[in-house]
Amino acid sequence: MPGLMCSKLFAMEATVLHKSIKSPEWWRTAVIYQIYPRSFADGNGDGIGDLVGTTARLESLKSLGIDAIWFSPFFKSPQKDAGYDVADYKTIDPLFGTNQDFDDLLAKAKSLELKIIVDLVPNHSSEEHELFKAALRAAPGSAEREMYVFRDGKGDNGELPPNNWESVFGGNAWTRITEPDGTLGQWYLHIFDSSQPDFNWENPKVHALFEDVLRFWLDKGVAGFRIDVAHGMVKEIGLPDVKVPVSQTVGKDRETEHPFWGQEGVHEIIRDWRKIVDEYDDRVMCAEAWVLPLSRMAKWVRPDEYHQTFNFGYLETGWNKEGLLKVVTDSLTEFGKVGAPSTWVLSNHDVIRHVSRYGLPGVPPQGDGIGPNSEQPDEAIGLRKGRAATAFMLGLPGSSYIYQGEELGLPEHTTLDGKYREDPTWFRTKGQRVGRDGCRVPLPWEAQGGASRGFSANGKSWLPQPDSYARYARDLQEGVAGSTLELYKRLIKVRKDHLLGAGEFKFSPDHSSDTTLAYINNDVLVLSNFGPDSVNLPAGKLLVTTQHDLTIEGVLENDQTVWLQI
Ligand code: TEU
Ligand code: CA
Repeated sequence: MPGLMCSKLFAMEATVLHKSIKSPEWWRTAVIYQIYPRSFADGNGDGIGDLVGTTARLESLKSLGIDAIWFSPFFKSPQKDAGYDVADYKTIDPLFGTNQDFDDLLAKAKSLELKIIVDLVPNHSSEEHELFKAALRAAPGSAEREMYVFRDGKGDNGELPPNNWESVFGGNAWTRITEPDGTLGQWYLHIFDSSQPDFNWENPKVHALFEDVLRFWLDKGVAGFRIDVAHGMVKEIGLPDVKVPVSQTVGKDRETEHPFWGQEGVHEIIRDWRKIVDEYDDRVMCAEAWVLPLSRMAKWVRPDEYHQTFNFGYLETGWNKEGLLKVVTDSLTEFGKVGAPSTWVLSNHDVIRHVSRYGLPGVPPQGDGIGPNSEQPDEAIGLRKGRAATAFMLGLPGSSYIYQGEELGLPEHTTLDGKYREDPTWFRTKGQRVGRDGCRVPLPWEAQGGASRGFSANGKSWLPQPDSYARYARDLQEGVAGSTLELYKRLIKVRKDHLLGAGEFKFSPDHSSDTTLAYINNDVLVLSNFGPDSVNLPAGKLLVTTQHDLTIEGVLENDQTVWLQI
């Protein structure tokens, strides 16, 4: 992994990195499950997951032991970026159901004591948002245009984009419009797809728009928000050219300012939102802020800002002893300084599923994906390391995020035919980067459940499942000792029983070696073996092991993790 070259110098110490918390707020310790609505469960047989289908499957999440569910966007949208292009922030897209379906889902979730977090997308809207359509109809310089970022082009006739910014999905970040009178006119900014125009956060009306949206969902009773592109929104005044291409800016170590990531003004917005959220009881906001290093990311979770931020540094570390030692130490230290819990995450809808990442010698850049022509992951090795990595993660203090399907050990779909792809990255790079569809394939619920294995009653599925998903179907794992599903249930239960989310945490040099890493959280010793050989186990009562046969026989095999009560 890049960035870890000097990590050998990182010595392990038995200092307490996290003190135990007596009565933690729920979000400090929560296990939060991400639902990608279009791929979770289809209730009406059109091959796209929806709210009715999801509601019918909620018990399955209760039995997993999670505390809360974060839903990727299900708002009205032309679905050019799978719902991250919102046309109406207060209405459920008919594809997923109705606002009544959401209320029903929320009510059932409440009865099961599951909290619901929704996804807020404030950096941009869809091109089909009424405000953007009004901006296109209005004149340059009008109040309508001021809601977005319109500029005249450069060149003699405005034929060149206003600056050199590139879209995260590839190509130019500016698109030229045809004015209402039919002439070529101004350009609008879109850090993502051209169907996702960026809002103008210099405009107080944009602030008012989102404050209203926050209250709308808070009043409904959601537990909070995951905030999309939480390092975006505000742009440097004057929109200066970038010196570094965007491909080198997402999630990279950047102490320096960048004209469209991590501007100071972002923090003012967050503080305003925090005040609103604090008017309600125990609600929470989690930032999707791809900023590093962790000391910089911690700015997003200062006491009057977000409650949590996704720990992408952790996600990108991989199954790597030195790297995990360093990133866990840094995370607990840096988030601890601002009084925030660390989060832990290994997979989501934007990255290659972690079991598949671990089956490859090197990981493609975030967002590139794996296609039929790429080097293919080793499924068995990846799953083995993936389970061990999850067991390492779920013992850590703080809050953990789980992405739907990882509890089944689902691999990435790495041979998906281009004709099925929907990620704008695929289109904008003309297939050079296959994109993120491979981690978004509908879940297999029942091995004998037809062509989409129980995802949809009639076998339909917006993306086809790979054949291998038959082996991972949930019903084949339910109640089966040693299955990945039962492993996740056990980890989450023991984590709760031993209060690990709020526990006193330290690494344990005494139980670690050149090839193993051990930590102690409350009365639980977690030991992971990264080396090629089995190692002897220390004394202690077996609580969980990732070894399939569930026996330990005094040794821990390679690429396995064990939890012992000491
Ligand atoms: O992602 C924002 C983002 O910057 C990265 O996740 C990444 O650069 C992107 O996935 C491209 O590879 C969020 C959402 O999680 C993602 O699904 C959306 O496409 C994006 O915002 C735009 O709303
Ligand atoms: Ca459906």
